[in-house]
Amino acid sequence: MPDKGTAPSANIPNDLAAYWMPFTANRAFKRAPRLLAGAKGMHYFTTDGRKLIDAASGMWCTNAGHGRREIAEAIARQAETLDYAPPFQFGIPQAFELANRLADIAPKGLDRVFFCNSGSEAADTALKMAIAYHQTQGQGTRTRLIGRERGYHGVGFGGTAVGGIVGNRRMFGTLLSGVDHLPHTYDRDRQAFSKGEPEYGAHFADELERLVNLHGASTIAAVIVEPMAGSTGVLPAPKGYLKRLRDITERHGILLIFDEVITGFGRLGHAFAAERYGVTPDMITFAKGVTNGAAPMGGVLLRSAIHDAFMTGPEHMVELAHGYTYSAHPIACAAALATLDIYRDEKLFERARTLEPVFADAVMALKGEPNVVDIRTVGLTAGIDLAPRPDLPGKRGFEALACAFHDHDLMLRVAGDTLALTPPLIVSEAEIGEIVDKVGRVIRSVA
Ligand code: PXG
Repeated sequence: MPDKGTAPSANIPNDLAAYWMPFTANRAFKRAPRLLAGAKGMHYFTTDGRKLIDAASGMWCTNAGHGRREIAEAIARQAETLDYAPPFQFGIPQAFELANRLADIAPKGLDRVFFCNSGSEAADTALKMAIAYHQTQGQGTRTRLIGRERGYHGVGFGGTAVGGIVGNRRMFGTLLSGVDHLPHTYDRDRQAFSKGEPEYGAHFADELERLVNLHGASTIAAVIVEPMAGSTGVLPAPKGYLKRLRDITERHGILLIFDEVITGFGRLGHAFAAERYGVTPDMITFAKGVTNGAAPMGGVLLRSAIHDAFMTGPEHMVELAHGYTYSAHPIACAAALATLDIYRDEKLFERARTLEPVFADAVMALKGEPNVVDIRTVGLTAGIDLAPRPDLPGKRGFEALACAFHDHDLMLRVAGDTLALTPPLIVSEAEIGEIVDKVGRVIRSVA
């Protein structure tokens, strides 16, 4: 592993104007860029040769740590052997193998897989499937989609519409019609400084009954929620909440979709969070950790009964008019297969489970640092809420991100004024200590 001073070299651009960066404060970035040149294990290397500890798994992606040789070799081999194959009307063995491998680790009953390239595409795919499924059942009136306040399901029109982060919605017009939202599950007064699932809040699921009464069950196709809301700043599901959602959806013939783009692949100590909660949804969306971030891939796991409902009509006909040029891309399949081998061989999901209490205790020790108004932990993830600067929401969080990078050799994620810690599952106890120590210094720096 390269150390300080021996980091990979990179050509540093002298003009940053052309690239419009996604979900980035472009002007602030271009005044003080945060440029990355390499990564290995728990670390990133900057273009100026510094070594950063990664407390964010990149962006919730690299659960097995960076620069995994097995994945890189699988990608290289695949690119040389079969660079691209059309996924419509043709197939590659790796796609079938990967679908089987994913079905094997998914909750029992979710044994069909549809591939796409991102979490956003996975959300839109699942929502379209839900509406189409009801149509196959002669229930074409079931078109309404229910999301949740503070939810994030990517940036497609469907995902944006069911999403509940106001800043992501307000510039994009009316989005989809026929969408409604459950309330979010956070109540600081009753939940502050909870480790794991808060005791309070299962009843927030009952709001679904209210929406059913308001709209009529026969108009509702699906409910989509993240088992732990990540992007909004780490909100673990209250105890019993997901079970209640399952009961209500089942009772009313509504499909339940878990968006596991973040919670899949070990983040909460299991292959999927559904397993942690003993609740089996009708569909699970996944992305990110499926390839350890090394190639773009997303997908939907679903019950065979939903899949089978489409397998009617003349056999020469396409059953579902949906898919992407890069669905089950050979390089992504190769990366995913190598990634699943690592997760299995290194028992990384179990490792996350074992480390969870150590991580929770370490992060909770930040209670009492300046402006810390709540800390939430679940699996190998934590959210730390900082009080906003007066009249400048998000400013303290942004300063923390920049100061962590420039002054403390630390990469973290922020959502508004919430710091999110979500390290690779290979993190050691000593590295957890190092991360928490650095986060403490960052918090004091932005006090
Ligand atoms: N669903 C969930 C639950 C996600 O977290 C997406 C869908 C969209 O995935 P794609 O691959 O289309 O980006 C996500 C993405 C953050 C952060 O800082 C989180 C995400 C993306 C960017 C930043 O928390 N999650």
